[in-house]
Amino acid sequence: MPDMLPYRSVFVTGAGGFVGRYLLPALREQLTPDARLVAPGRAADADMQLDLNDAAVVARLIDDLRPDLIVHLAAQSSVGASAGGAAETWRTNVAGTLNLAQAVAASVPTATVAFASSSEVYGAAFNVGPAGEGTLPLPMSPYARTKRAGEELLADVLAPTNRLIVFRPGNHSGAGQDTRFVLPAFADQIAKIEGGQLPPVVKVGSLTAMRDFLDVRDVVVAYCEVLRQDASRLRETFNVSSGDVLPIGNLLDMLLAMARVPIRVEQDSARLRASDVPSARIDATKLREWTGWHPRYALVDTVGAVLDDCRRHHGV
Ligand code: A2R
Repeated sequence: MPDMLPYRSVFVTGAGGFVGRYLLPALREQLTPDARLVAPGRAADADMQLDLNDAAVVARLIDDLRPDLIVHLAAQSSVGASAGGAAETWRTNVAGTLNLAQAVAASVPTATVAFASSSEVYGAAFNVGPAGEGTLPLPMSPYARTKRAGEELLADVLAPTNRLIVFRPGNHSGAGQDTRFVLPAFADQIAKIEGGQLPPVVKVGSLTAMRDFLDVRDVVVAYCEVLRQDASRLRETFNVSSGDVLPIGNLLDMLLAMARVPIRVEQDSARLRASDVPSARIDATKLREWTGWHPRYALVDTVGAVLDDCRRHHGV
């Protein structure tokens, strides 16, 4: 049983998204029973709705709730979507984050802000070796540039007394992730093939790119472990990664080994990204040393969870 998290009022943005679905139960479990957790979504069916681009609403909500922890997950989170939708990505990830930063600085200047950034910020810096938190980011996509801008604007706009924790996770996946991301993109096709909804050919982009993959359940544990740490350090950045890379093709091999029917693989040029770096090695020594965290899920478990979820979704 971990120690309780030392916050009385917690506000989570983007709670209706993929990571929120795992983070919220973890927070509920680790906050004291009298702590308040408010987690608006953006979808119309959310219990409470929030659009970060509505500055007045954001300001009023933060002023009413007076959270001592804000976990900022809301984003346009897809690198691929950011290429064709740069303006929307900047509006959400930067203008929305600015609204939040201003509201927090004005109403709760000693609160902790945890920002879900991304190891995508390192971009071309991966080409010279593993990226640690001190590596100068060289982002290569609109998504990565907006995440970097978000980090910088939070550092500038929050009050000097606000604590800012920036998380830079590598690829993380699990049940419930959408098909804009590589593992569900493969798994969804395989589930459809198994259900006879697609011919037995899975279309793929680059299989040789080397990436660091984590289970979202391990990422959420890492976030909570950091949030439990000594609050006297006002500005900290943490990579969140396994420290190992493997070719994306290995994920596909695991899925094909789990598939119930024979499947061929075909390269699809539309799925290749101009900005792909050959290997993205992320050094998470700091996270391990500060918290003792290490990933618990084997990748094959994550892959199995994603495939089962896709099968359920397609009634296979
Ligand atoms: O687009 P929607 O309706 O699914 O809502 C998304 C929400 N969101 C917003 N919320 C409030 N105001 C906005 N203007 C706004 N735009 C988007 O953020 C969605 O519910 C959530 C993001 O969830 P996912 O796309 O599933 O991202 P995931 O994997 O949960 O990543 C969490 C964070 C993101 O900031 C990543 O860039 C980062 O972790 O690595």
